Amino acid sequence: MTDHSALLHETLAAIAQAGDEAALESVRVAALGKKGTISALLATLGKMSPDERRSAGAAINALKDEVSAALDARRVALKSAGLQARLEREALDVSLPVRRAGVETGRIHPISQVLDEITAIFADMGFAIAEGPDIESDDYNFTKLNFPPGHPAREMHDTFFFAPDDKGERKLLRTHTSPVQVRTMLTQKPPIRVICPGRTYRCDADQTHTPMFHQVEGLVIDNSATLANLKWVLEEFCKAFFEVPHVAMRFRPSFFPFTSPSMEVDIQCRRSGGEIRFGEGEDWLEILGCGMVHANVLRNCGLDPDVHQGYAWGMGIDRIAMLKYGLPDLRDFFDADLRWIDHYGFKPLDIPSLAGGLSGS
Ligand code: 2NL
Repeated sequence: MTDHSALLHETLAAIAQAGDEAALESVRVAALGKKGTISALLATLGKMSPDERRSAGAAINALKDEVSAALDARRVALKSAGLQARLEREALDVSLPVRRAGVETGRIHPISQVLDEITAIFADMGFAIAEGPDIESDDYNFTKLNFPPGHPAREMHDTFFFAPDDKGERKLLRTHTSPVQVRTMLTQKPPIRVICPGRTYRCDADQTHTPMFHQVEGLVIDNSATLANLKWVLEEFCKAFFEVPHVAMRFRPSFFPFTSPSMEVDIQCRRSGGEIRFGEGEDWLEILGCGMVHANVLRNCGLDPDVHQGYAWGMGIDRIAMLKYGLPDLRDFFDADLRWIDHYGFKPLDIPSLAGGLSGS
């Protein structure tokens, strides 16, 4: 019996120590296999007297049952530990971003960047952003803006017209963003302070013109709005946009149907060796047109010119984007070439702000 209990303890210890199913199988074979320790004990029964065999047989079978039960229990434990280990090994954390590189490889188009910069500057000065449709009526694009009938800008040559609809109305692709200011005056009460960024269209394509281009116009309607205020707003804008502490500006008399008086504005720059620098030098670069809103425009938009006054300006975005960021050819803007956008584009998370730096560090 002592032999049996030593064998039992030894076998149970081996079972407990088996680290995996293969090791456990070796323990089983060593105990219960054909040449196993317990099988050897069973083989001794044949040589015993019937009495001996009865008591020894019961003891050996009890031993065998206990070892079998321990083997089964250990097998179950090892199986579930194996499964647990595999689950841990093959676990996939679906909460992690799968393609972290995506946001880093995408690029913001220079025009979007410049629009965001301009928006940040004027928002800081208290301007609201107004937007409107690209497809406009002749009335909002021309008539309300004091374009006389037969004005050259109305002609097929400049404007993309749609075929007349059932009512004979001929829609068009807006040639400037001014119809957005018209809509603003028609729906909002002064004081009004808005900028209107967006796409504009003219039937023109050469080295310096694309049929679709971008503009930002601004409008202030306020009884205290004067040319002096307009000048200050534009100077502050230019300093912030070109990121220079001083900039000289030149206001030249000009003509637009929708403003009176009207001016074109140049900013000081230096051109040398194919490069351009702002805020220094003796050269001038025309960047925008502006003026006091024409009395006819106020009247056409439901405002009494004897009560209300205001100023407005408009500038092209594409060219100043080229100048600020040294982009060599306007037509590259719209070629959708990934190599170009990789080189000239902006990082999506470097959002322009006056506090954080307009065009990144
Ligand atoms: C230019 C000149 C300008 C405006 C746009 C405007 C709009 C309304 C009333 C009066 Cl609703 N004016 N816009 C005024 C002056 C100039 O644009 O050279 N743009 C590229």
